[in-house]
Amino acid sequence: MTSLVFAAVDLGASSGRVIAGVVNDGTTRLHTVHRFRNEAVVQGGHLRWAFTALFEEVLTGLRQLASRYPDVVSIGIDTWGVDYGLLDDDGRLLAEPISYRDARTGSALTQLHGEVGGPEAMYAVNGLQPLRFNTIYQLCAERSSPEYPTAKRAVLLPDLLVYWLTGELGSELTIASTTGLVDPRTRRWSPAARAAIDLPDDFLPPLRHAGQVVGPLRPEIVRRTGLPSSTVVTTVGSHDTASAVVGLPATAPRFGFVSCGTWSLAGLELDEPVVTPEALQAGLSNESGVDDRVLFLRNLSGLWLLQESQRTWAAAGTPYGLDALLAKAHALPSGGPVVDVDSADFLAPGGMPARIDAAVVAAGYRPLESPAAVTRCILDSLAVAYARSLHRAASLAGSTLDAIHLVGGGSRNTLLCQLTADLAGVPVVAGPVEATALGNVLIQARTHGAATGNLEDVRASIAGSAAARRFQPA
Ligand code: LFR
Repeated sequence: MTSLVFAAVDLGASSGRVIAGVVNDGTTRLHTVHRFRNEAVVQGGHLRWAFTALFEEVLTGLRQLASRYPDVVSIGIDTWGVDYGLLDDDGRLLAEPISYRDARTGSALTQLHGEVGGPEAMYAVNGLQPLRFNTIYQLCAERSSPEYPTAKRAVLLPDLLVYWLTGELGSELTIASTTGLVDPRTRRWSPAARAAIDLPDDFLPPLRHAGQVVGPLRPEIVRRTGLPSSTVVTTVGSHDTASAVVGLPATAPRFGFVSCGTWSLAGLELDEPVVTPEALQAGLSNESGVDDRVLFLRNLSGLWLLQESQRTWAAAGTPYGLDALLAKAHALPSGGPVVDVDSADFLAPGGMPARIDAAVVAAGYRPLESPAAVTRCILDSLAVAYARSLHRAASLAGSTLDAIHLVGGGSRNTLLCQLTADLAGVPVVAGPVEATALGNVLIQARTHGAATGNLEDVRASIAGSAAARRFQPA
């Protein structure tokens, strides 16, 4: 059988990549053709993404891909959640998108909850863990921005890239479900949520689903990338978390997942949402997965805590490599201090070790003595949070856990995997690192006839070929 080539564009908050997915007779191989850094930068008083420059990196990657693979069937795009660009009447981007780490939404959450009758009322509408950066709170704050009066639409970031590539506007459900503006039961834009922030009717583009052919590339994109004019853009789980959950090598029926990159998303895949006061209390979201699955998950901080700590040490002139840090952290005894990785204190960039130390001291422990101790504290804290969130989610969904799939960059971290297995008392299956890109490619492959079946069938194909490592609880 001939190979089919799909391009996965996967943008994360700290790096982006363009990956070729070569699908041949049920096996999928990934080749990274272009990788680039991403970082939010202060511009005009706000922390923003250099999104126009990121699009140029995407085009560079697609050009490199086209030079290596003459026939690219399709392109799929996924990014982090919640952020958006504002377009004017002519479809022009009004300003570089503001990052979810920007401080502008500080009071929007409290204000909006006051208006709608409290967090319970909001949760009953959108089933989403009330994080201050959810799009609904960002749009609430946006109402006083200089761009808002001329803005005609808010377009979520993967949908914006699809728009720039094809000229077609829409909003794929998995990314839309991170906004707080979707009803998790109907899986449509929620009229109640829109009314809560007085959003004009057509401010959000119509919803579309993963696995739809959006259309061909604009002629200018064909010219600039050298891709064939037959290449189309296909919707995938355009929220990176949704694609990562597609790309798990899961075979057990009752599995939990942790998708660990800059963030950690820890949860379960369900058929129906759990929108109860207890789920709100536990900080659990009902996001949309591919094929109308529900991702019942908690959004926890992830490698961000470690990345930011490393950045601080390097800026102070004493850089520490990850491997050396992890080896030293591993040698430290267990039972050390843990902090609440979810705390809003850790959201903004800069000076992370000092903030972690302050939280440790505030919790009544002795100050952390070394970068290795900070690292160990981060990993212990993440593992505690994973174990607690996954068991809580399982109990609220009336389920149990047979295995935990840990995917993304964090799955390389053997200490984190072992600590998670130990604390959860459940085996951890680690990898693939590129679960998101794999999930992205597999949904394109299924759309174009190179894979068949439901998500279980798709995952079975990965389970056969992926080199996953297993960690048994101690
Ligand atoms: C993970 C993720 C999370 C989302 C966070 C911010 O990359 O997409 O799911 O809550 O980034 O958008």
